[in-house]
Amino acid sequence: MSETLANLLQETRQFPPPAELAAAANLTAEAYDEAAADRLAFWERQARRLHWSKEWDQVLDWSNPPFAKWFVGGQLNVAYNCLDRHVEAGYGDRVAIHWEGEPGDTRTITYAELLALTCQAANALTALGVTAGDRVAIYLPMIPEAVVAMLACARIGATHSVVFGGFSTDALTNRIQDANAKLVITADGGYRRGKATALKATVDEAVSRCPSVERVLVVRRTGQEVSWSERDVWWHDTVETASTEHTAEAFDAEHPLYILYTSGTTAKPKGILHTSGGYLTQVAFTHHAVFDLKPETDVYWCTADIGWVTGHSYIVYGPLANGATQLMYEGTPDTPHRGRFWELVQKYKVTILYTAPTLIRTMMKWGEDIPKGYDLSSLRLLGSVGEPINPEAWIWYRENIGRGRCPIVDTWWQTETGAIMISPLPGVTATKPGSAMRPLPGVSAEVVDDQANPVPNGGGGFLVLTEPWPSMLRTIWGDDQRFIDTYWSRFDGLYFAGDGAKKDDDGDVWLLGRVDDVMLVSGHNISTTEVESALVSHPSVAEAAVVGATDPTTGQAIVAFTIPRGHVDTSGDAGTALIAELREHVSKTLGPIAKPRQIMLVPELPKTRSGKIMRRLLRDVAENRSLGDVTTLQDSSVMELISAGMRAGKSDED
Ligand code: 6R9
Repeated sequence: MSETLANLLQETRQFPPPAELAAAANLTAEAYDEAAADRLAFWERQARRLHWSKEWDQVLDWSNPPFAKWFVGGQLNVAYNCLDRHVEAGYGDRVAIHWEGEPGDTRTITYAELLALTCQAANALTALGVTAGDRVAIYLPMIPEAVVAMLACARIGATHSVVFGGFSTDALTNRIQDANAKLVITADGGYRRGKATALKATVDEAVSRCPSVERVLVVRRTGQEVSWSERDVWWHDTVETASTEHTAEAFDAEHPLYILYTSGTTAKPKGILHTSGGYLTQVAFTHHAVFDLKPETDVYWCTADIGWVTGHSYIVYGPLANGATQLMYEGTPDTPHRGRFWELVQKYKVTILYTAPTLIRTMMKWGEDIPKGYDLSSLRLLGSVGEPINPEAWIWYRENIGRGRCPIVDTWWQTETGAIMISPLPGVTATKPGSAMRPLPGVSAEVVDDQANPVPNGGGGFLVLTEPWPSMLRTIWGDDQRFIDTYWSRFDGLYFAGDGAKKDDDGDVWLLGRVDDVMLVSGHNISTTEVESALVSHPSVAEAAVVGATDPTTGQAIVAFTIPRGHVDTSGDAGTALIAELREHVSKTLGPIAKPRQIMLVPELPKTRSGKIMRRLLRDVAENRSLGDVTTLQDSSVMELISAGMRAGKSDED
C-alpha cells in the first residue's frame, strides 16, 4: 500500500493546562461527551447563548447537501446580539474597544458608545438608500469605524464585503463587481509603517469601473488631500450627524451576513458566503471555549486585520457577542520600533493574545531581547492561527511571550469554516507543540487516505470534515457549482479542506500544509511543514520555506529557503558551513529522504498579505522559471532579493 503522506516528525513534549486555569475554565472535558452524545442538541444549547427574536423550528436542515440550513425558522439581529443586549444588561460602561492608532493616538469606546455609533451608521446607511440584502464593500484601515461599518450593515441586514486595505485597485474592483456592491465605505487613508497611505484614490479608480456603486462614504482618518465627486459623502457629515436611536429588526437565521473573498493566488477569488444565526452561534461559542474568555476581567487582543476572516470572527463577531473588552491596533509590529506589540501588551495589560506563526517567527528573527524588555505578566493565554506553527516557534512563543506560564491554543480553521474547528481547550488539553490536537466539541473531522478511508493513528492523509457545522460557508457567492466542485467533490459526502494532516499515536491531529504543496521525493509524499519544522528546530534558524523542485533522479527534490536568527553570522565560510550543518540536521531529524538538495539563506520570504508563505513563487525560483503573478505579495522586492541570491549561487548542492 502506498502512503498518502509520510509521517516523519516526532515530537514528544507535552504541556498540561495550568491548574489554576483548569479549575475555573469555561469548558471542561464533559463538553466532548455532551457533544458526542447529541451533536445537534449541543449546538442548540450553544445557540441559546444568543438572543433570538423568534426561536427556530429545526436545528439543522441537511436534506439538500451540501447546502445546509441551521436554526431553520429562527430570527435574530446580529448587531443587537453584539451590542444592545449587553447595554440592556447593564454593561454599557464596559470598554468594548481600546483602540491605538499607529502614530500613538488612542480612543476608548464603551459598549454604549459603540451601540450609539452603530445606530448612527445604520441610520446613515439607510438614508443613503441601503436596504436589507444590498451589498456594501468596506475598504478601511484598522480603525473603529471598520467595526462600526460592519455592525451597521449587520443591523440593517445589508451584506458586507470587507476588502483588505492593502489590496490593489484590481483586487478591489473585482470584488466590488462580483458582489455588485451599491455602497463603498472607505477612508482618505490610514497609517502604516509610519506613513499615511492613501485609500480613497484607489477607491476612485476602482469605482470608475463599477457601475453598481451609487455612493462612497468616506471616513477622515489622515486628513490628506482627496479628490471629490458628487457620489462621495463624508462619514462626519452623515454618520456623525445621524440619530443615535435605531431599532434593530430581526432577520432570518439564514439571512446573508457577509461575503469574504479568499486570497486565491491564481484563480478568480471565491466569495465565501456566511449567514447569521449559525455563524454567530459558533463564533461566540468558540471564542468563549477556546480563549476561556472572562468578559469582566480579560483584555483580549487579536492582531489580525479586519480584512481577513480572523478579524471578522475574532475581532468583531465572536468577542462582541461575548461582551469582551479588546485592544485594536492600527499599525505594524515594527513601527515605531520592534517592541511595539509588547509595549501594547504591557500598556493595556492584555490577558489573551491571538496572533499568527508568521509574527512569532518574525519575533524569533528579531531576537528574545526585545520582548524581554517589557512586562508581559498580564498574559494568561496565547493563541495561534493561519499556518502550521512549527514546534520550535511554539516553544519560543511559550517561553519568551508566555514566560512558561500560559497555555497555547493552536487553532485550525478557514475562511470557509467561519470559526475555529480544531484546537486544544485551554483548561482541558495537555498540548503538544505544533499540534492543533482534537476537533472541538460539536465538530467532526477525520484524516483520510485517497480512498476516503480514515488513516490509522500514526498515518497521514487529507483533512476532511465529516458533518455539517453551524458556521460553515453556505456557498460561493453566485456560483453554487464551484462550491460543490471545490469542496464536496473530491470525497463523496465529505468537506475537503485542501490541507494535509496526520494523526499521531494518540490520535491527535497535526496539520501539514496545503496538499498542493506536498512534495513527491523518490516515491515518498513529504509535507513542506515537517521539513520546515526540522529546519526551525535548529538554533540558528528563525523561519524556513520548503518547496519541491523538479529533479532528474528523485522526481522532485527539496529546496529550502531559510531565514537565520538575528545574531547568526552568515557571511562567507560561516554561511557555507551553516548550510552544510542544516542539511545534516534535517537528515538526522527526519531521515535522509528529507535531506534538502539545496538550502538558501535569505533575508525575507514571500508572503501573502495575511502572512502565509507563497511557495508557488519559491517553486518558480527553485526551477529557474520567470516569476508568475506577484501582485498579492506583501513586499514585491523580496522576490528580487531571493532570485538574485539564487543566481549568485549562494547555496550548497551535492
Ligand atoms: C483562519 C485562516 C485557511 C488555511 C487553512 C490552513 C491554514 C490556518 C492553521 C492552518 C495549520 C493552523 N491554517 N490555521 N494550518 N494550523 N492552526 O487562516 O483562514 O485565511 O482562509 O486560511 O490556513 O492551510 O486551510 P484562511
